[in-house]
Amino acid sequence: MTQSTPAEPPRVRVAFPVPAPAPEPAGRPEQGPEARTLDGVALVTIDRPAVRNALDAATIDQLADALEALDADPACRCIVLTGAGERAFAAGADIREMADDTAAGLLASDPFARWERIARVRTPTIAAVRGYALGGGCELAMSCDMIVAADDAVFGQPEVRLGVIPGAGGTQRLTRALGKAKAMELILTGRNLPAAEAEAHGLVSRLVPADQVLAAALDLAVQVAAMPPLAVRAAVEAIDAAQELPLRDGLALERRLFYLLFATEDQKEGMRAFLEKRPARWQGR
Ligand code: CO8
Repeated sequence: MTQSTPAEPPRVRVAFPVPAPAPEPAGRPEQGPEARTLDGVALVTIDRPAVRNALDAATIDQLADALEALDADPACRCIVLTGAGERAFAAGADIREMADDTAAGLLASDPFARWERIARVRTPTIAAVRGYALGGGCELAMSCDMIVAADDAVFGQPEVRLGVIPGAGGTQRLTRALGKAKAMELILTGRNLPAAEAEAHGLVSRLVPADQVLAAALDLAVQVAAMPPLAVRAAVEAIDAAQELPLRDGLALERRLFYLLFATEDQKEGMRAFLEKRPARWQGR
């Protein structure tokens, strides 16, 4: 008789919709727990805390699958990405898995291709970073649209200490975020960047006490999810283009997107609602 091996636990957990936090005891009127969710917000958690959420190939595959599925769901308006446990967002690529790779093997299998699937997600993404975001973990956080950092967060690209360089965007995204001088110093020495310094250099959107990082990221996600989704996606596209295009081309793209939004019902509704002094009701079309 053959015995089936137990299925491995998933490396990535998805909650959509996200249950709302319990109301304050003296707060809002009581509702059934099933009634309250954070509208349009998904929470994706990398769940390998024993290895500081190290990103092996299976984890990245599962992450890309989860993010693509949420991206295809029009009900999902904003995604928060975090790491399980209190020690790390993600401590980088899985060094155990990577140690015996060969150049020929990497060229043939192109493992970074799966990382590109994550960067292509168009739904706004927010990294909620607690603890270490190193190497591929820092690159993953930077490929999100925003980073909310705990005051115990530590960012860094320590790959040089392993005899390599960042390979999933670190040399490009860190340089664009911090400028050449700081990126050179960090990548050439592998020095970690504490949260306060990361905020001072513009890497993170918000810096909050460690135990509030997830709540703060979800709060930010609720605010984004409440905005008209076509305008939000257009804004993300235009801001991302600022990282890649010469100013003239970026301005031209912005102008075309601006004009295009006048083809949406949400533009009509948004401006009419302002003039009628009432809240807008977004349709996403
Ligand atoms: N890969 C594999 N295992 C890891 C990793 C990692 N990146 N990080 C931590 N672990 C494991 C440790 O081996 C240890 O396992 P065990 O309990 O079996 O010994 C466990 O996690 C706990 O680690 P520590 O005891 O070291 O925990 P600490 O809290 O003391 O320290 C640190 C946490 C500072 C994060 C430390 O573990 C560390 O320095 N980790 C390595 C960080 C690093 O160098 N990251 C860069 C990796 S290279 C990279 O990311 C290239 C990106 C390109 C993508 C490649 C795609 C194929």
